Amino acid sequence: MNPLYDPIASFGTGPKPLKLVVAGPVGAGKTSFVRSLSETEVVGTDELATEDIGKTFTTVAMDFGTLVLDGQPIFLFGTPGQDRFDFMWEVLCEGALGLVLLVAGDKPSEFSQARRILEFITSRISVPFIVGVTRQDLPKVWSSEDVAEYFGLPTAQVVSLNATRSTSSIFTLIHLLELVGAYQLSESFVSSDAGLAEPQNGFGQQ
Ligand SMILES: Nc1nc2c(ncn2[C@@H]2O[C@H](COP(=O)(O)OP(=O)(O)OP(=O)(O)O)[C@@H](O)[C@H]2O)c(=O)[nH]1
Ligand SMILES: [Mg+2]
Repeated sequence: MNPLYDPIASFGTGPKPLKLVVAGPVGAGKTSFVRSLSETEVVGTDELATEDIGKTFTTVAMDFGTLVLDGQPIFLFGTPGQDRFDFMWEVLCEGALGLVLLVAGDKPSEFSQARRILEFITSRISVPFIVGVTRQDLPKVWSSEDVAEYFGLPTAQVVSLNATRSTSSIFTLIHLLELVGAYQLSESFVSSDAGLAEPQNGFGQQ
């Protein structure tokens, strides 16, 4: 990464950035979500997994990306999925305006772990959240309605997405912001091409 890059300074004296956090079990799509949305180079901490977690790389500290949505800067923090880094869940959620809890829709065996993560965070920090059900592009995936029933949440609090696609991720983000009352789609946003500048990393574009 460019050592001179400073995403905080790059926002200058404009509106105060909103802090949002993405949590969820290993492989739920947290890093993918941040990468698909960020307009700046993502600060990532993915390393070779030292134990069998079903994939080669895993986040060991955090992901950090930024975007500007309809004039509003957003700082996006992804958490590690593994329990042994649970101290980071609390650290990263400090001061967050909202939380996206991602669950892989084709891995119902991990829903209970997602519930534990949610309880871990919400029992320590009061933060509004939505649940995002990823991997909707794959077969045999749970619907957002079924996941809402599993978590005992209103259907409006659960959305389906493909975390590797920027257009899918941005609507999840907007859903969270609308839910927490921090954002209303402006007419300029609606009439523009999803209102989002293309991510500069070339990742996750439709
Ligand atoms: N098809 C599909 N693949 C996805 C989706 N979300 C994530 N993936 C893939 O799933 C794998 C794991 O995604 P990551 O974003 O690394 O998952 P993570 O939640 O950050 O995982 P940890 O950091 O280990 O906790 C990657 O190969 C992604 O490309 C999705 O919605 N659809
Ligand atoms: Mg990750």
